[in-house]
Amino acid sequence: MNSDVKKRLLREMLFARRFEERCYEAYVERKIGGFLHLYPGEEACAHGVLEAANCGHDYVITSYRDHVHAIKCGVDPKAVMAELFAKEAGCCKGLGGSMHIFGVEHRFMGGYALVGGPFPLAAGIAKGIQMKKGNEICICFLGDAANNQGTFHESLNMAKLWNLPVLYVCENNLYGIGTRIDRSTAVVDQYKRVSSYNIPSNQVNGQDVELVYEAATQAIEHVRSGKGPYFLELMTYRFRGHSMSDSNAYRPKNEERVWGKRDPVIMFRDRLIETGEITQEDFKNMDNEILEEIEQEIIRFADESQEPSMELLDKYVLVENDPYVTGGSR
Ligand SMILES: Cc1ncc(C[n+]2csc(CCOP(=O)(O)OP(=O)(O)O)c2C)c(N)n1
Ligand SMILES: [Mg+2]
Repeated sequence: MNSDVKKRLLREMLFARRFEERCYEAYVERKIGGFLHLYPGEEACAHGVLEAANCGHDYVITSYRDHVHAIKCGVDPKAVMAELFAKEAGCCKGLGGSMHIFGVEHRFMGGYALVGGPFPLAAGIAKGIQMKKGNEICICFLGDAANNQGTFHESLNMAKLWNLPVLYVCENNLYGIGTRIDRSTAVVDQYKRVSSYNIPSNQVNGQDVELVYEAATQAIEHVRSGKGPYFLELMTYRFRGHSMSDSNAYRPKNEERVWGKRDPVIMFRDRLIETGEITQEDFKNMDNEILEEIEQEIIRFADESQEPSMELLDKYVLVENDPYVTGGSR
């Protein structure tokens, strides 16, 4: 990774951090409602993997903790914020909200609320790629707790059986809401579980964006070369509660302190300062520019956008077969 790429990546990660922190504030201000799951602490995962992918060409799918993945795939942050504000200028016309960010033109295939829901969808997307003989791959990000869903086992079995071009990325933040992984999961190392489907795997430090990038580059090469699925486990930690309604009272303070020192943005910043690639001053300037952009462009855009019109209420509801609508009888 050359110096310009590193600096851009640091900027993107810092932007993601500030974007999510501003979402937190907007929620407290009641500008955002419903569910809101934030990504601070996990930035190196999405950025390391997607930097190694071909965004816009490869398909990406993830859970409800989805804003940062969407933005890295190319979805306009203004359209993401407007979506969170339930405005018509949002990427789903304000009808989806935080858990359902989508950007089909960037091949960002969502944003899903159902834990484990994307596993089979990713396999299906990969099957489509295979049938069309494309060289895209599908990248499916999900949390550690999702691996206890039946869909994980069903999908990974089929993915290997059909040798599908899918990369499963497990963002292992050690918790599924308030349940620590060793209380819910017999095999704590997630990368070991996939050996029962004969899928190659790797486990890396998910707080170090360069390590994630390297591991993802190898994983993607494997998948793109036609060798079938791969499973990458990234060890990470979320710095906030599971969602805005989570008091975050269940994690040992010492654990939070230890992981707090592994802040992916700060670690990367310090490394680039150490190597002389940036100065403390550069970082501060970058931060100020980002804060300004978020406030003056992104928040302002979301604030000033229109509420969805009444006509949108049933526009995206499939009614063509409903006899009450088509005039037939039941
Ligand atoms: C099918 C289903 N069951 C339960 C839930 C409730 N639920 C929401 S998030 C979550 C935990 C998921 O944890 P993990 O997969 O580790 O992802 P993380 O939130 O840590 O990123 C649960 C059980 C749900 N959304 N969908
Ligand atoms: Mg988790």
